[in-house]
Amino acid sequence: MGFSTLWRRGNISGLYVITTESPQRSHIDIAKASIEAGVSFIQYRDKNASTRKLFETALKLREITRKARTKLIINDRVDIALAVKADGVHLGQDDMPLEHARDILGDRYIIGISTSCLEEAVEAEHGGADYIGLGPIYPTPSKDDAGSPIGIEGLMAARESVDIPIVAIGGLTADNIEQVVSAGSDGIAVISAVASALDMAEASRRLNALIERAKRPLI
Ligand code: TZP
Ligand code: MG
Repeated sequence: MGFSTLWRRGNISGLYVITTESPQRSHIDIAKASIEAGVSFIQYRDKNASTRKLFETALKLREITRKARTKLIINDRVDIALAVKADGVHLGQDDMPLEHARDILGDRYIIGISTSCLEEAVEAEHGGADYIGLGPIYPTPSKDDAGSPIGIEGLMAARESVDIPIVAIGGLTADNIEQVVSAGSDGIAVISAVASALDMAEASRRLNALIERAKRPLI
């Protein structure tokens, strides 16, 4: 494993906010509020936009994340990640295979893989993923086809089996993230806990503080 791989992986932790558009809030609104609160990662995720719209929004997100030193990850689309010089891409089990994405993106881009069971987690690690998204941990209101929750037990089993960073996802809120961090998750990915909050910046700050608290060693 080269220096750049170790560097990328060593930095994958903390609050990871995934954007989603609603009539009230744009991807940019969500990103701005999260950045203001000091979030580590923003993932731009839009399953419906045209390629042009994806590109234009990703470019704006690149501008605002670069200024804030927040990492920008693009969901699904290797081409958009390259076009806007994002920090990385997040790929699901039906997206471009990891090996080919790595060929295209090289070593400087972060590649995260969605996984929902131990086999997928181990396969992603062997394939050279920089982190895995793992879940849903709990029932989620934000993804219809998310599958059955794997619970804290599923997370702990994955933690035992893979060394790369784990970003837990699915139904994570201020009420449960401390136990998720304690079970070995490096990152905490949320959609609704930020996007549906009355005050998104305040919600992000609170989640960030809870993650920090859960990470502190007990002495
Ligand atoms: N993948 C697994 S669960 C999920 C995704 C994209 C949705 C997470 O959303 P929420 O609102 O944080 O449960
Ligand atoms: Mg995908």
